[in-house]
Amino acid sequence: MAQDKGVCVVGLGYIGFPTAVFLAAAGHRVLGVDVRREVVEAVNAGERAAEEEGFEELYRTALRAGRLRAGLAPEPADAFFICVPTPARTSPRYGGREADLDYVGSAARSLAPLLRPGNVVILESTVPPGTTEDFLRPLLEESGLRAHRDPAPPDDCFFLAHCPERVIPGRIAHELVHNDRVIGGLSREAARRAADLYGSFVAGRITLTDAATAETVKLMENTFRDVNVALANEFALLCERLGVNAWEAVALANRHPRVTIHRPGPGVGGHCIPVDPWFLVERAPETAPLIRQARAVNDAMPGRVAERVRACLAGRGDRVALLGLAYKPNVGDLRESPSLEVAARLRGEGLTVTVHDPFVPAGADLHAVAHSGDDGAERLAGLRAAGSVREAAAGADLVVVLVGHRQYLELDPALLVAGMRSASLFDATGSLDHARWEAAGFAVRVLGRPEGRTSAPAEEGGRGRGIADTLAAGTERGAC
Ligand code: SAJ
Repeated sequence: MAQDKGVCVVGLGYIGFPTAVFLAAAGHRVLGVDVRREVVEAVNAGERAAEEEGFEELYRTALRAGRLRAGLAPEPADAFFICVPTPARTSPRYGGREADLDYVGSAARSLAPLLRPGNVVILESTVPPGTTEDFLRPLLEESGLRAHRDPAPPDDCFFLAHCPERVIPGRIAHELVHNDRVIGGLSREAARRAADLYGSFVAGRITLTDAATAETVKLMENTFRDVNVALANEFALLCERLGVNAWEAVALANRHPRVTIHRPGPGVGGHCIPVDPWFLVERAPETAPLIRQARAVNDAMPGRVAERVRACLAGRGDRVALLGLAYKPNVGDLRESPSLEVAARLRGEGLTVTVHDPFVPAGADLHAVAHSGDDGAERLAGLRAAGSVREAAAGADLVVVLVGHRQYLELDPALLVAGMRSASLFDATGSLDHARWEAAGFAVRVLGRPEGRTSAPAEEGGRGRGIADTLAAGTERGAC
């Protein structure tokens, strides 16, 4: 396929915008569409934030070359990418959550009148298995055209495929190009045509399959991560009871060639990992007990952290400084962040809470930032972000690190001691240099590390001499 297609990308969020930029950089004429006027204006003015290295230059070059523009409504094109959010809402059918496909539905309804024979439509949004076929296809077929199916001749059809995004916030630009892609077509020809488009900017391997498999693959990936983190969190809580340092035990277990345990922490946040497992569960709740249990374990972690915080204070103080509000290190995204839940719980218990995050402006109102109407968010009312760690820690009885932002790992703890009522640290991330904090005079406690365990690392016993040479020699002689 020549790289000068007219492409329309619906949704200019954290996936749609970089996808539009890379398609334009590959030579296509791209219209990015978003219902938010301020987003459209920012993209056209060259003011859309593009923090990742090298990406900003691609964006500006595409704008200058006239290959990228943004608008409020889609226009006829050769190919359409749907990159809109698919949040989860409480399911009326069972006691869990399910996908809210409203945004996918409105995107499809806006595209149907524009479809022409030969058009390619690609859904990138994460969806429950079967959505491309059973939900998206009928909406697009209201155009009067049919989605191509094997073995029908391709004339007078449009081509529909699902290609789930897989990029990790913090490395989006790099991963958009270098990650492998799975493309599921409603027909093999649809998958092939979609692959042609991705081939113009993806360097990773592109594999073709059917739409339901591609939908399932994406959900398996995020569910794997959720279940693995839940296991790590359960190990952390178990280790606290067993008198074992979970961080040391996990690190040593991970030296096994077939073991990779994730990191314990204060919970699982963001708009993907806590949400996507439900898209599998909702299809067969009775067949997914492990996935549901993992969700419950991870959702319980902010409560566990709040319990440890109270134990650290032991009734001797009531002022707590929470460091880190984002859902994970080195990003400024607060969606479904466990930190907000920890803050809400501690305030609900009458503690005085201060908060800081390098990505949240001083004075920002946490209730407004949380964008949530649930009970927890109410308990954030009036809480404002401090302008510095020192300001947050001033007068506190305990500093609690909830996110391992780079700034906190590099922080000099000695600068905090004088201002605090009591030099005490609870590290819920296991990522700080505890010996350094202890040397600065802090009493240090860590999630997954029992009270009283010091930060002494496991001792290296050196390398064994092995018999590798002997074995290799034996293999060469065919002795195996
Ligand atoms: N977390 C832990 N321990 C870990 C890893 C993560 O507690 O060992 C927590 C994080 O702190 C965070 C949450 O899990 O609160 C999710 O963070 P993440 O870095 O695991 O994932 P996301 O949500 O930023 O991005 C994920 C990625 N999926 C996988 O790695 C399988 C990304 O590739 C997907 O594209 C993205 O979801 C998405 O959009 O679906």
